[in-house]
Amino acid sequence: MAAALGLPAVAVAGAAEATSTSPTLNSVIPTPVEVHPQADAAFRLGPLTLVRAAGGARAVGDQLARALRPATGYPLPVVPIAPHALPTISLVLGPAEPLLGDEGYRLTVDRKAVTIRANTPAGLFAGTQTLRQLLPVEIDAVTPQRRVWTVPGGTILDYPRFGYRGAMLDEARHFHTPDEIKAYIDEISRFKVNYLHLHLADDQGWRIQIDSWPRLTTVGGAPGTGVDGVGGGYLTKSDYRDLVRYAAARYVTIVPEIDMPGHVNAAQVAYPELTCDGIAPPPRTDTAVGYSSLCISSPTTYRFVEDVIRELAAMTPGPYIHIGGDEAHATTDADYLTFEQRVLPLVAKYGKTAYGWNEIAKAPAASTAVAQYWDTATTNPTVAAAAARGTKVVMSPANKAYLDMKYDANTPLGLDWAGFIEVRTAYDWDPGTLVTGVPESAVLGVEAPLWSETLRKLDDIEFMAFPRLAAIAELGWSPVATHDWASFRARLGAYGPRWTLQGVDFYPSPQVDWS
Ligand code: NGO
Repeated sequence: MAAALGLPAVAVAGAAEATSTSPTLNSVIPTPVEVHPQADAAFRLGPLTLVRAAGGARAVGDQLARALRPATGYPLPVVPIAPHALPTISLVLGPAEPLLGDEGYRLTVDRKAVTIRANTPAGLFAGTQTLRQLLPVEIDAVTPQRRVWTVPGGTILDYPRFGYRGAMLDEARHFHTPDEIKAYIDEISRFKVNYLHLHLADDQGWRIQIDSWPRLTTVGGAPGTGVDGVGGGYLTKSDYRDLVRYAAARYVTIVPEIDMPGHVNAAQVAYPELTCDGIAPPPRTDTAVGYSSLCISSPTTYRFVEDVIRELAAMTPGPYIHIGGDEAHATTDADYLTFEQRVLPLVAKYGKTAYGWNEIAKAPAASTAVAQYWDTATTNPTVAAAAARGTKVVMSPANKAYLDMKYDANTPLGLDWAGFIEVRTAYDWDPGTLVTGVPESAVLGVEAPLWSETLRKLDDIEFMAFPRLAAIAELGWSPVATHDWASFRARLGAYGPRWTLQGVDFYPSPQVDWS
């Protein structure tokens, strides 16, 4: 082809040494809505390939080129207009197509071009994540690789089943640095996960700067505030804003959580006036839960809560503020209701939608909130009744979606209170039918929480998250009709070398045949 166009031949020296097979159009995780392979239509990426991206598509084009340059060694210039004769990857916004919504895309691959069309930059970004998976696994290497870079021919139509596809990272039990959070954002966005929920305060530590209550971080984020007295640390407002921007560039929205009225021991150590008796409790670095409570009858409590919500809302462009609400065992039922009836509306006062663990469903004010279902039961009348009144639900059943559960009895990290979760257990359920009385129309999406009682470093996070996060991402994105363990298992096995090349420390589950 290149010769016919009078162009220099593509450098393929050493290509025969490449060992992996090229992916097929059907190898993508999460699996797309429609895939139509076309024989003899493969696109070959070469030294003359251009990335065409103009206007609102430019930033996604730049990111794609940056992702493909290291392994290919090709320059891949990003240009607004490309001559027809040159091989081109085109990122095109519009014409508007309602079917694609805010995150969908169409991908067309033929011999001359790869074209991704979408209504929004987020849709283009999703399409480029698909394209990266259609290139040989060596594309994820950080140094130049000698091989032929082909993309299989055909078309893909794709858009998400649910608008909310989340991951959660617990910053409180062990603090994870901004760089570690950024690495996690990179890794989850490969699977079209679009929300990262940060659990920023718990009994052990407080991890986000709040100007009006400075001791929260100087005391609550001090060295030794992690589980077992390890670590400490917190995000400054500038760290947080930088993370929000970094995530947004990958079409990931940050959801901040401050847990209340329970899980507040660290705040009470810093500010004893947040207890009913005014006496500071001892700092806690164990993993017990359910023993602390804000003082429900005290005006100071609501001044504190409002200050925190106001400051969080001011630095959070995303729509949600998560106010916890789980395991308030040291709060009476009546006090819990009093508290939630007052605090859920405070989130709306600052222009955000309230989000909480499913216990908030007890409060009538939760009808305009989002409840995160972490129960292990498939019936929960309180949540079903709330869903009937309008509460939206994010599905995070602890026995399927909790990434901190051990894979099996031999897993060195993690907990097991909700059972072992092997890859198939994480994959084989349906968020749209899991809970009686919570129909798909009430389900906003899915989220995979990763609690960090036992996790200290990025390798620990990666080992627990991958491959299960990919399973939860597929449940959130792919149509239910495509759900198929045999297919997922095969695609996952083929994905393994990508994690290896990226240095992601994934768990090589024996349920999967890894390439
Ligand atoms: C529970 C608990 C957390 C623990 C986690 C460990 C919820 C919502 N509250 O989940 O405090 O860290 O289990 O798996």
